Amino acid sequence: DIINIEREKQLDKQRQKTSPPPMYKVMLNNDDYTPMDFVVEILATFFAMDIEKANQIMLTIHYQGKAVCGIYSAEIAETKVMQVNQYARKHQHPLMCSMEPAQ
Ligand code: TYC
Repeated sequence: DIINIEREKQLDKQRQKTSPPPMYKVMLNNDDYTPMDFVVEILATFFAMDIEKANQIMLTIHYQGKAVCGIYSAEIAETKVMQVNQYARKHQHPLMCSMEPAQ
């Protein structure tokens, strides 16, 4: 009945408020041309890593082919991908940043 339908709507709203948004992994891929120092700069600037962490992740990408640089909501992840790819292109490096669902 109408009372129960209204109660269900309220519960739906509550679930929307309390359930976490879908999350996305932001990845960097290895390539043969982008300088190591440039990748470290990217990781420090766009993913808030200290230089030691940035070096470690850069080497993981270099030896394993890719690595997760951060996990974010859709909007933040899309912005990171855009900013990193724009910055790499501006400096004429082929570095590729992409995103994929975390779950
Ligand atoms: N493989 C590159 C080199 O030897 C370094 C590199 C690391 C490039 C990570 C991209 O995402 C990357 N200069």
